[in-house]
Amino acid sequence: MSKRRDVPGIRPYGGPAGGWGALKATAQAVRQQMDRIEAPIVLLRTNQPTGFDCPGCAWPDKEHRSTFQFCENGAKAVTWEATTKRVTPEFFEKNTVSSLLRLSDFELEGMGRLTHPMAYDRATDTFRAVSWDQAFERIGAVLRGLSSPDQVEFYTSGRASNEAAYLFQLYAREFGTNNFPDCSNMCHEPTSVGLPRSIGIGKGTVSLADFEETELIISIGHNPGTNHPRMMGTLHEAARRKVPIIVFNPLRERALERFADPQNLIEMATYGSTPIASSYLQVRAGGDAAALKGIMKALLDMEAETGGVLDRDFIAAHTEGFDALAADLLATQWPDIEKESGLARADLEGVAHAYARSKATIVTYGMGITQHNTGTANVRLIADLLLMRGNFGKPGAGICPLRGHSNVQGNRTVGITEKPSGEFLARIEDVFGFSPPHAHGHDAVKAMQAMIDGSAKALICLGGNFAVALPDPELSFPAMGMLDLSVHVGTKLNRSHLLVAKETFLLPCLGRTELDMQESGAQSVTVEDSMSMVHASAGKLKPASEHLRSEPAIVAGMASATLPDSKVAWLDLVADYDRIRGLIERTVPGFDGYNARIRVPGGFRLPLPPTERKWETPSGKAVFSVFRGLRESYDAWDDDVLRLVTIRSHDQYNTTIYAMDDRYRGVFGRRDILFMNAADLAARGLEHGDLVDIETISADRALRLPGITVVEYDIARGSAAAYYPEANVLVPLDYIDEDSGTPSYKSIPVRVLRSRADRPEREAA
Ligand SMILES: Nc1nc2c(c(=O)[nH]1)N[C@H]1C(S)=C(S)[C@@H](COP(=O)(O)OP(=O)(O)OC[C@H]3O[C@@H](n4cnc5c(=O)[nH]c(N)nc54)[C@H](O)[C@@H]3O)O[C@H]1N2
Ligand SMILES: Nc1nc2c(c(=O)[nH]1)N[C@H]1C(S)=C(S)[C@@H](COP(=O)(O)OP(=O)(O)OC[C@H]3O[C@@H](n4cnc5c(=O)[nH]c(N)nc54)[C@H](O)[C@@H]3O)O[C@H]1N2
Ligand SMILES: [Mo]
Repeated sequence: MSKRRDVPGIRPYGGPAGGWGALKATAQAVRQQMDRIEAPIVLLRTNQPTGFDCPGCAWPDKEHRSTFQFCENGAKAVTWEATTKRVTPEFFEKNTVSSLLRLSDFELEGMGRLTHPMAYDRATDTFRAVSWDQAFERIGAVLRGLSSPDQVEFYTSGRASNEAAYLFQLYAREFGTNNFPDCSNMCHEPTSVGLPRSIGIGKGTVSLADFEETELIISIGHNPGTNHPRMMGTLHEAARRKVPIIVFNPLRERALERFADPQNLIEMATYGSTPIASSYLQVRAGGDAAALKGIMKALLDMEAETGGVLDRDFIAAHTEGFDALAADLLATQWPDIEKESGLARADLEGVAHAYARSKATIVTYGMGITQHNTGTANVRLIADLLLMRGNFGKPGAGICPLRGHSNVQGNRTVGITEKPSGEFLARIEDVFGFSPPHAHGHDAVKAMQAMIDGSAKALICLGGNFAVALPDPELSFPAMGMLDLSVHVGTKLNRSHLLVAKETFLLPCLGRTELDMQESGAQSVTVEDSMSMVHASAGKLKPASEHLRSEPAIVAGMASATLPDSKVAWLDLVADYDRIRGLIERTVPGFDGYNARIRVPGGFRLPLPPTERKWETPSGKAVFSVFRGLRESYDAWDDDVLRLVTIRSHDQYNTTIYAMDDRYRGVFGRRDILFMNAADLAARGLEHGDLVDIETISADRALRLPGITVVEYDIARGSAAAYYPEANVLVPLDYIDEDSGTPSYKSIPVRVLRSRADRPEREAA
């Protein structure tokens, strides 16, 4: 490392995560986006009982505590929304869509908040202001003119409130389709599909209180220092209580190594920090199935030698399928486990010993587990590991998927799903008096495939950046342009908005931070966090423009213009969101007393049967899985092939790029890089700082990302990492986990070649 050459923008970061750097970055975000006087007041209201839910992530709030609970990246999310910059009709008049498409995603969103409803005008290649009524009328007319409701895709990004999402699914179902692509299809769908098969519900089972009682935390494939920063407070507390924290991650992520809690005065005053991981196992990307099987195999060996390792009573009373799992583990060989996981047998046995000692274990996981073509199998292996020692339904134990968007879990709960249950549809029919469609609809990848083959004609997006978030822009960007209609409900301009269809509407909405006034007065919305807590969120800021409407109002406006004979009193519902919640209560289980219970600070928890050792599976038992083999479906891995993972930088929120730095990984002012292991560089005759082209190994088409600078990094051998969304050009659209349909964004087989552009420079040097 010491003799490596200087590369512009690459400077190893020596400090802990958090600390003064985080406070400085928070101040900077405020300075760049907001009026300084208002900022501290806004930030203080984030995740407070009377304030709004932080749009940053889905980690729960500490109920009833008055600690100042915003974090650096929460502050970026809030200030990004509360910016004073505006994208007005005058701006659109001066900038054609073709010229805007030449800007980067960072520049596009950086323009500020959308202020007026806009319609695309092909003659001038610009967006023109329209009235809300004109927009709704036209959208309704186009949809009514289609030959089948299934020609429309209704996309949801997980920031939408329960109220907006519920109205959205009602609109689409009364219109007649279950086409609900949503961001969850690219994210935690393996959790939604895998966990019901294992434990009867597709949600995490732990609460914050469990973290206070746990004896061991196993953290697999997530980067909380960046993506769930408020979780760092919880991990920091656990580490200081000497709870072992075992991390599985191919990259060394600073926050999982060392963290200084900005809320801890002594640590801040002394420039101290706390080690987080007690062991850091650099599993190969895609090697988690092998690692989990290794740990479980070691447990079986220990049980055979000494006994007392498995929770036999629990397994007998509460589960089925254990023998088949055990047989598969016995048949799995250590040399294969070591090769696929990239970890030594002794290390995995060490984890098994720590696990066998712990009376209460939590496993946390994120995209490093789900975004693989074994995603659903990976999730189920985690459940298996926990079931072996009865780590469900007791204090301090359980499974903890780190959800993505702040209300993605709530969206699912209130009906955003392409595979609705018969019971839910029956209740909709009962309460509203129309027959919703039963045939399953499209998920995100299928929706895009229908757009590509021309069978989908319209796309209505409740937030998000659909085309940029999905894989394979070479196929998906042109498909946006083939639609008859695209509609985007959003706060800020992004590329999906500009990939215009025959007709395109931009409908600007209020954000979480803003005051939502309707006929009956100021409204609250509700959201569900990663731990199934439902609570209210009320914005207080003056809206970015007087023309904005709330998401529920926009959905209701489209619905009443599309469905003239609707059975739903759309506008009446919007006058008072209690009425929407009343309907949710009548159609979705678990919401009894909804309106009363969200008025209690902290809200309420939805039922989680596994926490009472109740299993809503067909057999009434928790079910062990068998995942045959150890590796992902792409079978031509050889020494020359690297497994590319796509990751988020510290300065981004999904497709939203706040700034160009990734401080903890030592990257400043750029994103055009590939992290590689030193030995993998040497094996290819490459050096830190060389320019390369990345190529996906794909049967049908050449997928390439040229002109990328390689950075030597502490990453598992055979694995490489690049930033999302830029690296999406390398992900084939149909390279998915077959069980869940989730793209394998973290498992792309690639070759790395010296870039043509680099040769002259090197020859000259
Ligand atoms: N600030 C901020 N917060 C966010 C987001 C954001 O973009 N910015 N996004 C939100 C959303 S929608 C989501 S889904 C979450 C995402 O939160 P995370 O799940 O943390 O997402 P990623 O950045 O994709 O990275 C996952 C981690 O997995 C590791 N990893 C990659 N491949 C593997 C593997 O094969 N095995 C293992 N064990 N590890 C692997 C990577 O090194 C990285 O540390 O965060 C949410 N919160
Ligand atoms: N290669 C690769 N691709 C990935 C991933 C990966 O790890 N690697 N991760 C995947 C994951 S986990 C996810 S969740 C998806 C994310 O996919 P999306 O959810 O579609 O994308 P976002 O970038 O979160 O959406 C940003 C846009 O949302 C709009 N917006 C922001 N706030 C609001 C609001 O309050 N209301 C409304 N209506 N709109 C708002 C703004 O216009 C903004 O431009 O991407 C997926 N794509
Ligand atoms: Mo996500």
